[in-house]
Amino acid sequence: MFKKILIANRGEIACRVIRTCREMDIATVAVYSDADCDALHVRMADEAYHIGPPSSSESYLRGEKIIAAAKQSGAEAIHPGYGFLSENAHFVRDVEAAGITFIGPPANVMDAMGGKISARKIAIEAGVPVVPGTTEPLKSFDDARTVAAEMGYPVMLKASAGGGGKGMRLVTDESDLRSALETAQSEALASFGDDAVYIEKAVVRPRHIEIQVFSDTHGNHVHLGERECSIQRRHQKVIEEAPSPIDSAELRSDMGECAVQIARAVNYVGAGTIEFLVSDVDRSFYFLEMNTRLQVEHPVTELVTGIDLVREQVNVAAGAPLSFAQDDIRLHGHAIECRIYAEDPGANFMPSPGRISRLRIPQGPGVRDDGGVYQGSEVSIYYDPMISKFAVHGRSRAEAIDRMRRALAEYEIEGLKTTLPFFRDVMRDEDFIAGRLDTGFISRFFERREAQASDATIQSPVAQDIAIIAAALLYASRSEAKPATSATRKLSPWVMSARENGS
Ligand code: MV4
Repeated sequence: MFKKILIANRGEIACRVIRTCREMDIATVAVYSDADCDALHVRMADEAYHIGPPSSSESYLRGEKIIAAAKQSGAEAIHPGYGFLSENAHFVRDVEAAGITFIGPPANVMDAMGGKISARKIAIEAGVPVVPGTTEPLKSFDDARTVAAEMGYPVMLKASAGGGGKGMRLVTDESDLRSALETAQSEALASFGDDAVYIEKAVVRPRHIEIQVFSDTHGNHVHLGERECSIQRRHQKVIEEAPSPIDSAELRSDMGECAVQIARAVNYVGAGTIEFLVSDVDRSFYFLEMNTRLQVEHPVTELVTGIDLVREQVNVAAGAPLSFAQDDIRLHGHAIECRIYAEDPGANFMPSPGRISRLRIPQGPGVRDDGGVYQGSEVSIYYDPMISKFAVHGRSRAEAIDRMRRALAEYEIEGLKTTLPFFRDVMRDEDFIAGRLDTGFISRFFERREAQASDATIQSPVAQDIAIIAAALLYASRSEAKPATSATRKLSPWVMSARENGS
């Protein structure tokens, strides 16, 4: 087993990996930019190496600096976390060439699954359903028009080199096809240096459900069930759960088998995720893409399987066989994760960087907080503004929702705007509670709330301001006014006495 591992990442995922290394008695090496001198991952690691200025392109994306730190520290392996260099096949080759183990799949597997057209071909060959469409780049507008006419609109144009929604265009009508194709191709060329674009039939209001797979170097391939990830905005997941509210053993085993077939077809190694679109109409599912890394939302799988995915990654990288077989995997209860971002949900989720002046993390039964910050630390403008991944576990989905509601009420973050109020509202939302989830959930959620607001007596933002001012004047005019909450909410004697003492 490795004695020392370098974590080529920052924030919560670096802290997450350090924790497992500590449990395995493996020493840890952090890397950090100028913006992260005081970051939590640097404080948690056994040693830390400075790798450059704040900008990612000059620090966390600089493979050669990270490899130099690994060599200097004597680390035998590098864990890439997610994002940054985690799916960069060049980096994997450089790491291996330096005699260091990359904790993840081999470079050729990354290459095979990195291109979406190539991944589609592999899935088809493995006998897995893919969304109807082409398996070659579109050669011309006429080519695109013929294929689109055959399968019918709406269609999706996608960049082969893209992923996570980048370089994607929905086309609902032939009259929009030419300009959509041109923009998709030039966007793909500008973003990825590759203008290959292909076409797929668009699945209407799909669910996004993914399967966690795990493989070792001995030819064992298993799946660990699914995660429901339909609640997204700007192609970023914000709430994930395991299992999916669909909770169908048949769908799980069908999708799981397909995912394992793909893993086997590419001789996969380590933790991977196979994404599917699922149609609620007939529960048909289609392979979308594969992510060749540990994902942000892996804790919900850990909570329902009891398996530490990072420990398993480290074991597999060290050459050990998987510590479990498919038949050993049992799913227990239900887990829900909310990604707490330093963003303003009232302003279209605009980033809200700043210092965390106060932090209270929920405790008690069934909660897990994977954070990367502490009270007094800074959320900078340079990186993803995620503060923490907050997850709960319950025996049933209903219990998990009750628990999440309770815990979110305990969560206090001051000094910047966060997505906490948004999650508190979602946990009381009728569609969420019913499990009616698809990729349009967030836009419908905000539409519903706007409709509710205009149903109420207060109609316009100006009227709202006037009402607030009027309420404040009335409150100030009452000499013995109590906080409004004491009249409307039942508070404990403990809270009441604190309120009366003026705290
Ligand atoms: C689709 C689709 C409908 N039909 N492909 C978005 C991210 C990328 N991974 C693929 N995406 C989609 N591909 C076909 N053929 C709808 C989406 C999609 C989506 C998927 C998952 C989660 C949120 C989404 C939001 C908009 C569109």
